[in-house]
Amino acid sequence: CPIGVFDSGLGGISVLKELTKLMPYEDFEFFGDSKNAPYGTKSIQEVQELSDAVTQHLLKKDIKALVIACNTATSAAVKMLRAKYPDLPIIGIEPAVKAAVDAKEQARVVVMATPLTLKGAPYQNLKQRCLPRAAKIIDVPAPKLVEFVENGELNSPAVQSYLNSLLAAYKDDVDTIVLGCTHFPFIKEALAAVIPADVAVIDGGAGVARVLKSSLEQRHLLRTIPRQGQVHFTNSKQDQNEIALSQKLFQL
Ligand code: DGN
Repeated sequence: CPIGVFDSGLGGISVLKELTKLMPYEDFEFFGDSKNAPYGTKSIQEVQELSDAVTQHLLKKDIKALVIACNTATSAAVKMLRAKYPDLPIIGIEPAVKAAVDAKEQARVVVMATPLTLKGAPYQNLKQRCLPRAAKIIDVPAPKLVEFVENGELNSPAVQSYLNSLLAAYKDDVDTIVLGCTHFPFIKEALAAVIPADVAVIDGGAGVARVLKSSLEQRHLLRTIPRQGQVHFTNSKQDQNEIALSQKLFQL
C-alpha cells in the first residue's frame, strides 16, 4: 500500500522529497489541493472540511499512513483527523521552532508561515514552550510566497523584493529563520540572496520523515525489501500543467 501525502497545493512536495530520500522503497500518493489553495487564509472549519475530503479521497487509494505535508492543515485539522480515523497513522508538520532553539543558545528566531498557522493555538503553545530558551521569536506571515510557488515562480526579482520587504527590519538581528510552511523551502535561493550568509534556514521536512519512518517501523509497516518505490501525483485542479509543475518541483 502507498503512503498518502497531501498539501493545500504543491508546497508539500518539499516534504515528499525528504520522505522518498529516507524511505526509497515506499510508494507515495501525493495529492495537491491546488483548486482550494491557499488554506492559509481560510477559517479553521473550512480547512478541517477540506482536509477531511482529501483524506477520504486518499483512503480510497488504500493508503497505509497519511502525511499532512502542510503546516496550516496540521494546525487546523490533525486532531480532528486522528479522532475520526483512529486506525490510520497520521503524521503532521509544525514550524521547526524547537529545533531552532535547541541548535543555539539564546537564538534570535524569525518564523515565517501562513497567517492561520501563526495565529493557531498549536503554534502559539509551541512558541510559549520555546520562548524561555530563546532571545526572541518573531512571527512573520508570508502568504504571498505560497502564490509564487503555486505559479512556479521560485526566484524572481518579485520574490526577492517581497522577501526583502518582509525581512528588512529583522534580517540583521536574527540568527535563524524557520520556514514554517511547506511551500517555502522552494524559495530558499531567493531567500539566500536577501539575508546575511550566516543566518541558518531550517524547515521541518526531514523531521517529519524520521517520525513517519519510526511510526511505520513500530507498526511493522515499513518496506525493507529493496525496490524502487513509485511516486504518483494527483491534483484537484485536474490540469496537466499542475502535474508537470509537481514533477518539476520534485526533481529540483
Ligand atoms: N503549504 C501550506 C503550509 O505548510 O502551511 C500552506 C499553503 C497555504 O495554503 N497557504
